[in-house]
Amino acid sequence: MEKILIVLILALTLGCCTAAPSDVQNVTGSVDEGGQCLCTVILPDNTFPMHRMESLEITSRDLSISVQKEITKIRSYQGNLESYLERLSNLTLRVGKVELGVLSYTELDFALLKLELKEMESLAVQLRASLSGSNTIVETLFIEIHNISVMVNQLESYDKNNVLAVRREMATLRKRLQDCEKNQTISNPPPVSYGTCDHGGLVNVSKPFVVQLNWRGFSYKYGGWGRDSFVNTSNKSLLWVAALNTDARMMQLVHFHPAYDDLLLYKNPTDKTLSRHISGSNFDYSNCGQGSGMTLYNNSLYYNCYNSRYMCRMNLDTNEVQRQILPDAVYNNRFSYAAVTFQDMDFAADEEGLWVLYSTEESAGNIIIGKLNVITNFGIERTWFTTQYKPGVTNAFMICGVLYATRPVNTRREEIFYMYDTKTGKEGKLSIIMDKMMETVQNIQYNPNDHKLYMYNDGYLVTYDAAFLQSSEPQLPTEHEN
Ligand SMILES: *[C@@H]1O[C@H](CO)[C@@H](O)[C@H](O)[C@H]1NC(C)=O
Ligand SMILES: *[C@@H]1O[C@H](CO)[C@@H](O)[C@H](O)[C@H]1NC(C)=O
Ligand SMILES: *[C@@H]1O[C@H](CO)[C@@H](O)[C@H](O)[C@H]1NC(C)=O
Ligand SMILES: *[C@@H]1O[C@H](CO)[C@@H](O)[C@H](O)[C@H]1NC(C)=O
Ligand SMILES: *[C@@H]1O[C@H](CO)[C@@H](O)[C@H](O)[C@H]1NC(C)=O
Ligand SMILES: *[C@@H]1O[C@H](CO)[C@@H](O)[C@H](O)[C@H]1NC(C)=O
Ligand SMILES: *[C@@H]1O[C@H](CO)[C@@H](O)[C@H](O)[C@H]1NC(C)=O
Ligand SMILES: CC(=O)N[C@H]1CO[C@H](CO)[C@@H](O)[C@@H]1O
Repeated sequence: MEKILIVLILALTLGCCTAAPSDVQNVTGSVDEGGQCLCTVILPDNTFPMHRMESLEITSRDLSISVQKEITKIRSYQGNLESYLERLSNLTLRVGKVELGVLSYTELDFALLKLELKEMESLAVQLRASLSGSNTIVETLFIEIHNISVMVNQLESYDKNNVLAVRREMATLRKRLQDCEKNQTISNPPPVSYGTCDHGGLVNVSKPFVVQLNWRGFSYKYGGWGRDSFVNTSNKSLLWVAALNTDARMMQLVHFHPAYDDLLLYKNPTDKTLSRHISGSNFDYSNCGQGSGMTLYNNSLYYNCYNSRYMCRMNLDTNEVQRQILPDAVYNNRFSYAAVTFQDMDFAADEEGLWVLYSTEESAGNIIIGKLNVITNFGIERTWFTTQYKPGVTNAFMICGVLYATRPVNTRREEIFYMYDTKTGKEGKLSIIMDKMMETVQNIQYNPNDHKLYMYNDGYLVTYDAAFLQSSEPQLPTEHEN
């Protein structure tokens, strides 16, 4: 053991103290008192950059920690990402269903949706920032979230007017209305059957319902209006308005609307002109009407031909005008109604057919009820003579073969005061008050198809609902005193 050590020392001593080998870079040696050779070897420090290694080692350790950190982060993000992707596809599915109409808007809670999306959007922004935007999955997710946000906003914008809330409100209202209707049908009498006469006659009329001013305006105070009064008419919705010229005599224009809503909005009108242009300033007025006594029956307009004793019938489909004389009838404002000029002939339709109310010199101006045979030539089939002076009433109409006549009470009220039953030949007095909007009543039409009275009131179109006696027993008129 000792020998080996000595040899080693010797060898070393020899090397450094005698001759320095050329390949040895620089050796400084010295021999101490014990004869021992001491060498100091200085190695150049650029062979291995230890400090760099150390710093690298530190960096590497840091790096490893940070990588570990990143990996953990990414793992957690990945977890989040998966759950959010799932939620996202869930949302996409729901939104898609709404778009397809499978789900209703009510099943899609917009507030909740928007909250979820907001949360996801902010998470996606965080993700993107931390991954320097280089991750394609995150990029796609971000775009998808943005897309779905846009979609939800679009969907919600459809509900700007609170359609959902309004619909819910409407459903509630409809329910209440149905309940109400159910209650009504229980407490109210059974509905009347229009067009028939199984009632005991007129007992009352409702308050007036002002529909509108006639289409020609306020100064056209004369005329008439209504619907087709034929029970089996092919066109129950058609409305006619005939405003006479301002001379309060000539009917030159008739106005039609296909339905009530159109009339209200002055929409879809059609006009028929009854005068014919001949040449230059020459017109033929013979097919025009006279007075406010016209009516529409079975698609034909019946009226007093202008300036004559004739009755006119114009077929609305063909515009053909037929003429028929009304024997002995007075005309040209001889016996018109009170306060209304030129209504010598008043046409009235009811459940039983078409009638004309007129007078003759022989009747001394009293009302004659004439039944017209519309199937043949619309000549007079039969007549009934009343004791009621025609200029003593303001207007008249027929219901189930009974004539009813009105007179003014004052400027705001009219009274149905007289009746004549053509079945019994009996006449009588009654008193049904009709409130009126304007002073003068130019025309009253009864329509059996809706049990309404159509009044032309100084240019205004007004309706009343007629109320009938429940019993099927005919109304017994009280004896008429004159
Ligand atoms: C997806 O939607 C269904 C039905 O609405 C629901 O049961 C499920 O929990 C949803 N999943 C997620 C992850 O939101
Ligand atoms: C986002 O919407 C655009 C246009 O609507 C579409 O082209 C794109 O594919 C959508 N992207 C995703 C990820 O759904
Ligand atoms: C219907 O009638 C019943 C009994 O009279 C009443 O309790 C209920 O409130 C009524 N409903 C409506 C909607 O009028
Ligand atoms: C007739 O109807 C009017 C209006 O609805 C009403 O005020 C009046 O009380 C009724 N008259 C009778 C006797 O029923
Ligand atoms: C209306 O039609 C019914 C059934 O077709 C018929 O019985 C009735 O007589 C008709 N009424 C009139 C006034 O033509
Ligand atoms: C009623 O008459 C109007 C106007 O001529 C027409 O537009 C509509 O189609 C008719 N309706 C029926 C059911 O004949
Ligand atoms: C109603 O008019 C139709 C068609 O023009 C006609 O065939 C029918 O005989 C008329 N009926 C009456 C009661 O006027
Ligand atoms: C060969 C060689 O490099 N020799 C050097 C050893 O060190 C001494 C002192 O630092 C120098 O003077 C020599 O030149």
